[in-house]
Amino acid sequence: MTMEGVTPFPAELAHRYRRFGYWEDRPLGEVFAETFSRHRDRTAFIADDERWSFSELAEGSERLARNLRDQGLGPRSPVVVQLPNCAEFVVLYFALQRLGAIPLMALPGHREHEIGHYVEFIGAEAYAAPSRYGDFDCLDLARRLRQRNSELKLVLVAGAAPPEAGFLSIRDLLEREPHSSPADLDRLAIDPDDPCVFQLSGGTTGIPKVIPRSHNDYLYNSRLIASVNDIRDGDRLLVAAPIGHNFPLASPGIQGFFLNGAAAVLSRSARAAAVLPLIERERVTHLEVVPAMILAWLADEEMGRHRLDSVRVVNSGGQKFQPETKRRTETAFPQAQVQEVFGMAEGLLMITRLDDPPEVRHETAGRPICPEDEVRLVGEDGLEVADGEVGELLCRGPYTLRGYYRVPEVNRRAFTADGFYCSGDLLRRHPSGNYVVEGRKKDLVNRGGEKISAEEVEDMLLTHPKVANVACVAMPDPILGERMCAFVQARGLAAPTLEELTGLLQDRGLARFKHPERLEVVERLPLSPFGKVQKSVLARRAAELVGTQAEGAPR
Ligand code: AMP
Ligand code: DBH
Repeated sequence: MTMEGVTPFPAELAHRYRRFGYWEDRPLGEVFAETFSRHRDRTAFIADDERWSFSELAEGSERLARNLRDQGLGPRSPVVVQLPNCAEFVVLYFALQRLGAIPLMALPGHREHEIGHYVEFIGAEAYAAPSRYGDFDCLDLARRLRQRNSELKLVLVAGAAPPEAGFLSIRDLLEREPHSSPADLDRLAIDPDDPCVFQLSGGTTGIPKVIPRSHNDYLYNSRLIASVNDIRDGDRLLVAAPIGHNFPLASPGIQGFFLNGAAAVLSRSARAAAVLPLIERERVTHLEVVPAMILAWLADEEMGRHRLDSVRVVNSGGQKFQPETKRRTETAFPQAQVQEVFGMAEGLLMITRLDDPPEVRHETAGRPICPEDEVRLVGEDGLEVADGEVGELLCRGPYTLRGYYRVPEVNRRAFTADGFYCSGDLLRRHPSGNYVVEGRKKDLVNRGGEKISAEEVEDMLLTHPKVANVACVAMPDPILGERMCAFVQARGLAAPTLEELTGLLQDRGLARFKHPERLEVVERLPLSPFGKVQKSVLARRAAELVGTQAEGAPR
């Protein structure tokens, strides 16, 4: 039975994907348990100077799963996971897979506004977090969430847990002798068409959207992209972006590397001073980066101080990566090729191929990984544009979602009648057959690969007593690609300051990366004849404003 709130694939397409062997009809946890035992003695991952072999990962995740079974988790149990790049993330993720539980991949930067919403929206039974992120106390938040949400029984802590009912340390659970047996786990009925994970969409609406990815589609996603990523025995992937995100988790990410018996090297920080020594020490072969990360490294004096010739592949995704920067990256990593990934938590993956001619590899965002990925570029009229023209990317295929979780009214707009996902991205087909990203239709600010829904921030700012109206738009930034600028029409005479506005966002518990970084107070916002705020006018004005400043990141 399809889970409530999940849009199933239509029977004839599901049949097709099975017939082609794309869908294996096995739960992810079972496939990985088998994979781990096949590669027993190899290193699975390195985190905070700890080394875990595949057999340690197999035993740890199995024992953790049995202990979590004792605590009442099982198939379809929703769990909000907000862990940093640490060993607990990896072992917990595979333990939850063994149980058929469904982790929702929250980011370390999320705060009460986001976490509170996710816990309530999916009816989370557990929340996994470290005790704190900087000055943000996750355990305090967990206490408040437990008062508001009766389903939230468990708080799984990376680090020491407070001696309170319901709070458990993940490390303690790795040591504890469980009551549930391995056979109890084997008996769990896990439907491979169920979601194995809830990913998050960058989203364009105020509500952060939840993406159900099934065992069948998510395993295929990782296997297939790994097959074009040149993963060899002994290879090592550096994970410096937030590990729960679709890119480092599954595209190919740790899933794709583990499936090939290759290892991951986790870094809690993405800064050059942390990452470059790690690449050198662990002889990392693959990187997965957003352009902002590489740009910061290239500008860092650490860059010249390390041997980086172990790196063969630099996967860049999340945001457009300029050809010139790709060339600079290939100079800085003398043995590496930049391989761009155009990906989305919703599914579809495009990637340049390592044997594409260099100019194609540098100038395009690649092409889909599966022959059954159906891609259409359409104009405003919904009809396909002529070859070579720019159109909105619509897509459908064996690992692309058919609907966001529990939002039927959003789904009616985000999907066509025949089930294509309307991405809002504007692409053009390159003569090589690859695609070039030309822009986007959706109202998002892409801050170094982190997507910010303008509407979510505007809705909050509108509650400020000094704000009559507000429009948030992207302003270009040399490092992050974009930052957010808020254009505000003041209510009354006293205009708000940027600090007052970000103070409100902080109080409302909005993640800090979503705070606008520049404020422009205007007499009135430009309106279209229809009365809609003309964001394109504001975006041009924001670009002019930063253009008149000295080069460098505005702050
Ligand atoms: P999300 O829905 O949050 O997973 O974000 C996916 C979006 O990120 C895509 O729809 C694109 O807008 C953007 N994106 C991802 N990779 C690239 C890339 N290589 N170049 C340009 N934009 C990208
Ligand atoms: O931006 C993304 O969401 C993204 C980028 C590259 C992604 O989900 C992916 C690769 O898998």
